[in-house]
Amino acid sequence: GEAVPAAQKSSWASFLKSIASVSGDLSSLTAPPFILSGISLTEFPAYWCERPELFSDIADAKDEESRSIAVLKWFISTLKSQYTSRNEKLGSEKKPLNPVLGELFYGSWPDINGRGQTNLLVEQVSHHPPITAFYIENPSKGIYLRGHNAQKTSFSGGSIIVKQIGHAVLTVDLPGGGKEEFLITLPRLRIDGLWYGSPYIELTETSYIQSSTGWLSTIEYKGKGYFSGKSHSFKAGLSPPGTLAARHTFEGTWHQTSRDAATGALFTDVTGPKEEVAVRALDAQSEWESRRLWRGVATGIREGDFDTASREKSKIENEQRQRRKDEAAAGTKWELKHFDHIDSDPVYERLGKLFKANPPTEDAYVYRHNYVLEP
Ligand code: 0T9
Repeated sequence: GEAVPAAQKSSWASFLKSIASVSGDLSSLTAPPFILSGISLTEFPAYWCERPELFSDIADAKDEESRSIAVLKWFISTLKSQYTSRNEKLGSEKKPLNPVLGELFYGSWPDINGRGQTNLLVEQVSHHPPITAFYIENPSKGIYLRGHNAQKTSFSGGSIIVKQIGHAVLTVDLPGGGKEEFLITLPRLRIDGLWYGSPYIELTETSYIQSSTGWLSTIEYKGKGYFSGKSHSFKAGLSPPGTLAARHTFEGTWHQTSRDAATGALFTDVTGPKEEVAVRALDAQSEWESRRLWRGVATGIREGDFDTASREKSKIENEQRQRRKDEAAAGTKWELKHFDHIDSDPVYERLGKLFKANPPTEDAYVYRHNYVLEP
């Protein structure tokens, strides 16, 4: 393929072969340098909030129906960041850095125009398989998002098929007291364009947003050659409690615009700028914070100095191996810093029942509220 540098063609070919044979977890496969990103997966939860005003708008909705519409609008508007931003920034989808156990990422989006400050906290809660837990809050608006994600990968028809494991729960404090909860399931994805060395993501199948009020969004994803023939297409139906008949239908492309199918009114528009998360200066960060931890590797990748990148990466990995050995020898185990693991999430079970979520139960990571998120 054209995107593969001549000197890396054979290593790309053998990487593709190893992808085809190793199923489950691709994170530890060694890939050729041109496809490495220098960005750790612990940074990815920031994609949930790169349009902070859509997150805070959820608090201003007047009733259950409009709250579910606001949540759907925010959710659809996160997809461009989540699934196409590496293509925009780096030229194609790239292999993220595989976070170490205990890796942290903190950030925030400032309070502008009364939208309130939004804070982000991420912890890598498992290394093998990789599992990332996150907590995002806009306390002045009473909006909180928690979740975790992992992936199961397989190879089919020349593409990588990624099943996302995990879910998110959005909690909204209501003006009159009480709260409303939303269970958000994660879409499946397919990574195409591998053969040419220019991978990109297409979303497939269906994901759901189930409100505790009963309102349900069912979001179907299609690529080129389906509904509209356009890549990154979706169609979302929002149905009231007790029925699957949609009261509203929205359709369009999740990386551009979408409309209300009945009225033609604009629904989402992500063609304008987004706001990247603000993080503290590297020197003010702890050794466990992602950008500080991977600084040497990221610089090596960015500057094309892959010897330095791989030397720095080995340093981190050896240090981790030693830590695990020491723990085994001492009979201790790594303690998570910000989250408690629970085997079954009561919110997932309760809300998942309403739309027959599969699986019927999932584990979760509960934030300990033990960090003072700063501006
Ligand atoms: C949660 C997101 C997730 C993480 C990434 C599959 C993937 C790791 C998981 C699902 C975020 O909310 C959204 C976006 C992109 C997903 C990544 C894309 C990707 O390629 C990687 C996998 C593990 C690879 O690195 C495969 C090899 C690579 C050479 C293909 C580009």
